[in-house]
Amino acid sequence: DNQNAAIYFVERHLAEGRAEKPAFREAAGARREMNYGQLADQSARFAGALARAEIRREERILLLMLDTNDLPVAFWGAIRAGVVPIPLNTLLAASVYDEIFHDSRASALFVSAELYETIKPALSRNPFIRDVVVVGGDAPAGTTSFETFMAGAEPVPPVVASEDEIAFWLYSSGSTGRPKGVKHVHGALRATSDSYGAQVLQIREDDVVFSAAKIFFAYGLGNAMTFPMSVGATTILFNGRPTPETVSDILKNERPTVFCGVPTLYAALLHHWESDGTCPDAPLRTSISAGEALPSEIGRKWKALCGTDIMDGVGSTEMLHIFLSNKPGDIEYGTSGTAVPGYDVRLVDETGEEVGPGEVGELLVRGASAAEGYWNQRGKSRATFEGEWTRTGDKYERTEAGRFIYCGRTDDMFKVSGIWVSPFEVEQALMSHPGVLEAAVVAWRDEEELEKPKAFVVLKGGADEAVLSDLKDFVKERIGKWKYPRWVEVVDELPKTPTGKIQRFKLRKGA
Ligand code: 3SK
Repeated sequence: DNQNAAIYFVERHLAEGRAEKPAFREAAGARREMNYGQLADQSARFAGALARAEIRREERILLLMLDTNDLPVAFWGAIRAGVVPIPLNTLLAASVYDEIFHDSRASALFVSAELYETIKPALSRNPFIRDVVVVGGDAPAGTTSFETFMAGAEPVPPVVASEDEIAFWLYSSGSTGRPKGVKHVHGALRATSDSYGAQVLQIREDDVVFSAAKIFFAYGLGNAMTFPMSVGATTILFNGRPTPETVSDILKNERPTVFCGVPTLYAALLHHWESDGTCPDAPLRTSISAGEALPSEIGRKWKALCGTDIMDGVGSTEMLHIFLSNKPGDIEYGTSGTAVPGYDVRLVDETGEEVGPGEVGELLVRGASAAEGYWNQRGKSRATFEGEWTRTGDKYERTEAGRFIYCGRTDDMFKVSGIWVSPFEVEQALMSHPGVLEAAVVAWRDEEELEKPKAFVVLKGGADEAVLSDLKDFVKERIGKWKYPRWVEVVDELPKTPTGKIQRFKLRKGA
């Protein structure tokens, strides 16, 4: 039978009586609402418009689009047609777009009007993109508006696809290196919603979801599209930057029941709300975090202020969503929890031998949502996808009780006096100090060329001598003498990826 993912996530809702149920609601801009019936109709017409533009099955289209209702229309319309959509990070540098446009050899680009000027130079250098469709604004010369692209297009039925066929790609930039096109199959979407969506998030039809993480990010794609769409729930879409102010307004006005954030945003929200001691009045039943490990202080403070836990988990673009997580009623802050149902995980040393409780090893994961590989990067595919197992590049420790504790990226760990130091553990200790908003720790060579921890901190009240002089002893007392940062530098902000991960490599000496 036909395993085209658009049938399960879009069309099924018509047969199940949800045509009138709101699927997406915009929290800004035109503030449009789109129900499941309209999504089914528009995505079927989008598929027809692709055929009319002679964009064929298995060709790629780039979706450089802000989170508005047009993004699900284009994403599901392409999947319906067997055309491969590639949602792109909207915050990249022009040179990276140039690289991705070439690497993907996509035949069309759908770009939000706000982003057009950034990518214009890359277009003149690209021999593959035949059509440029501008979404949400006027179409400059040589481009077509989204309305014109869609006008008069006939709806077409979903192409017959197996669950193993490539459905979409996402680009993973990692912390360094050339962007990699991660190829995902139709079956992977269902695999993540049946596992994490149904069994950890426990998504329900009456949920209203707001994900501050955007749809171009694998985490946001699950949170804001496939999980709510697996049960006919409603998603709030926001096309702007998630700041404490904008997110507070959305929580207050749109009243989500599920909030999905990243640790940096949770820290900024708590800091913003600390002065009046309350959080906006929203009927939140759960909050989740991923992107990087959640410092335990943030989880505890959130629970105290907002009344719900934050379920912290770990995922990857390669595995499409979260595979290791805390669970409802089973939350221990400072740990990433245990394997999500449907996934197996193991920790191995440099020789591939499994390590025991209390030892640090690289995390490997196995599950049905694993990507098919990277596009045209065979060496990297072979190094990451080892048969059924996917290497994550993250170092973890498993406790006697079977929970996983994040230690850092494989490249970020270092040894002091022969003992592994996890930058993350030192950062957590620093952030539990009341004067510290954010911290990043890297290995730094002393005058004897030996590595020791150095901390870069953002302080809540700006540079404050009293806080600074307290920090080294504070860390020593909490996590052990050899782990304390020998140097502490105050910075205004930490370098981060557009999705909120700290780029420690940028802080290392000579970077
Ligand atoms: O970084 C993560 O934890 C993550 C979670 C879900 C999906 C994708 C990613 C990268």
